[in-house]
Amino acid sequence: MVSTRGRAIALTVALATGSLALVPATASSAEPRRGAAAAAEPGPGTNYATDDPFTSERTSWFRNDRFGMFVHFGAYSNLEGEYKRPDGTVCRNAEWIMRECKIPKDEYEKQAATFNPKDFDAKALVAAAKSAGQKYIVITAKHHDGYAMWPTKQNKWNLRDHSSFDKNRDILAELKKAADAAGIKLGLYYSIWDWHDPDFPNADTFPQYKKRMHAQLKELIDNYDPDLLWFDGEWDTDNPTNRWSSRDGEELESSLRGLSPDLVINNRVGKRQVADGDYGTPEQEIPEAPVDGQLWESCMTINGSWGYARWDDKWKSGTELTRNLLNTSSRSGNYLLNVGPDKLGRVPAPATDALKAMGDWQNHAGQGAAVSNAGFPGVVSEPDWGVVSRSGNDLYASVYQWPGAGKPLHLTARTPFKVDSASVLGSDQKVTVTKSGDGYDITPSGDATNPAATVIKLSITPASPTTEGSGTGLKAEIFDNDQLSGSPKVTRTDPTVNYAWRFRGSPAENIPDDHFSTRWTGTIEPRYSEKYQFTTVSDDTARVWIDGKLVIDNTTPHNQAVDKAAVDLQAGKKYSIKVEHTQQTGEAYMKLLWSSPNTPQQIVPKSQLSPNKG
Ligand code: FHN
Repeated sequence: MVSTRGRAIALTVALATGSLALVPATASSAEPRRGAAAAAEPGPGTNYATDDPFTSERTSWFRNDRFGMFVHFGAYSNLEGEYKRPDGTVCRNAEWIMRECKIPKDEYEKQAATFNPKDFDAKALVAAAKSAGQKYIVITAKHHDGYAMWPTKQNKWNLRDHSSFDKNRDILAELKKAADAAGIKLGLYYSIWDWHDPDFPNADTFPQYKKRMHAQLKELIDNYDPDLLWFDGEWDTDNPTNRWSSRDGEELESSLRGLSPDLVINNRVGKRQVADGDYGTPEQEIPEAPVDGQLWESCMTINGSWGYARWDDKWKSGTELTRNLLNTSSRSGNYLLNVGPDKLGRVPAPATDALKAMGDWQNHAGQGAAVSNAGFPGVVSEPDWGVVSRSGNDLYASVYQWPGAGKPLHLTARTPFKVDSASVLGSDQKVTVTKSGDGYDITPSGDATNPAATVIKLSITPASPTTEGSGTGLKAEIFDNDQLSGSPKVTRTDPTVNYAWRFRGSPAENIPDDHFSTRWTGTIEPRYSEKYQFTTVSDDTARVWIDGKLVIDNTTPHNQAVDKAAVDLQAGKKYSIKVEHTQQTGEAYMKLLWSSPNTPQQIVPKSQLSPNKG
């Protein structure tokens, strides 16, 4: 979209696991990790879309684990949610207490100097996560108050240099060791917004803040080798002013991927747009369905606060939390459930009790199969009596409202499939399945097995896919103008349409990073005979024709936008496809995804695309 061109950023392209990522020149001296290596200067010709987050090996653990533990722990925890003002009144808040209770900076620093989480027990925290079935942990390395929970070299405002804590301890190192030993992935939360750093609010000095931020993130990667970075505080604020921009996000994400190409990064690294990072981050809410164009992870508190608050006793029940987990996995989302350790580093008992209840439910009779390695069922609509998740050819119907004796549970089929068997996990009661109207009636003969959710496992035979195509991609004609006019400057075969050119990239080195356009043509071959949803993520414009029919037509120049269209397709048939994208100035994106009842959302794969000849 139209934007002023910022200063050129000296970046170094790092070739990592066969894909390109970008790192700032300063990082070229960085020891790139895990397969990265320095390469040429980026710019025109760079595609930041390193892979398809829906299918890549890099994100497979995230997509299959489904359930993580969020940990909000910082200098704010030392106040345990209460601040007594000089006039004797008490102000209550959790991790925002410094700002919301208007604690003077020197006073906040003074209380932080007494912070001594001597009872922080990484093994116990990991054990609590494992007891819940949580397979990754994301802990706040630095929240908005700027206080670093590791011995950063960038300032003295951290747990090592500004606390009463044992100076030989490093809680992130302890957590990394315990997580590794338990096979749990480690994520680190990092707030861009910084209330403490004097260079943050000032336009003239913000670059210095950014430099320290990049340096801190390199410390975190070098010291703790996280699997995931969870950014926050990217939104616009005026107190202090947050100058974080999309271009800053592009620079940071590129830098991080150059340092550690396997990292999973959330969308708050940029400006929380659909193609920023690897996944979206709905908060305290669960989307009603899979999110078009992006993976997603819903983060929630286990009571009412992120940070510890001694007065907050709004603990959610095991049933509510288990149903939240099932709702997320049935819509191919992740659930990041938070705990807030107290000032000594201890996780409150009501939290560990609720986590254990969730783990017990999953461990009982294999009910956890409805969560781990499970996702959107596709072949059935979400019922009103519970949710359904799918793993391979098994459907897990998690029933919240158990039917009266002899009454059926109806499932609406979105595409034909056969039910081969049905059983209640944890019960030997008979389950009758009969075809009925637009789907099946499932009639259990006994009672629910537990108050949270009783799981009926249905083994099905879905429509079999045609053999995988042998496609090579689509013919791409690339123009050095934003009108698709004249002769194409570049003609080639693109394996997929999965492009994030952002501000600095473009389709080819001899194509400028603004005012360009591309037309892709060829054929597309579905593997199932069913309704396909085509989804585009584009900036500035996008048009898609299938079988000669214009199905997506968004020609109003726009920032990152999602458009979609439903098309009935026959397996094995090759349909003509044409995709057009134009870019004026600013950021540029063009991604083409599809999904169907039997096809989880993904970038349309090369195998099913064949280029136009000539
Ligand atoms: O302001 C933060 C808040 O303190 C907390 O960290 C949540 C968790 O995702 N994120 C921000 C609010 O959106």
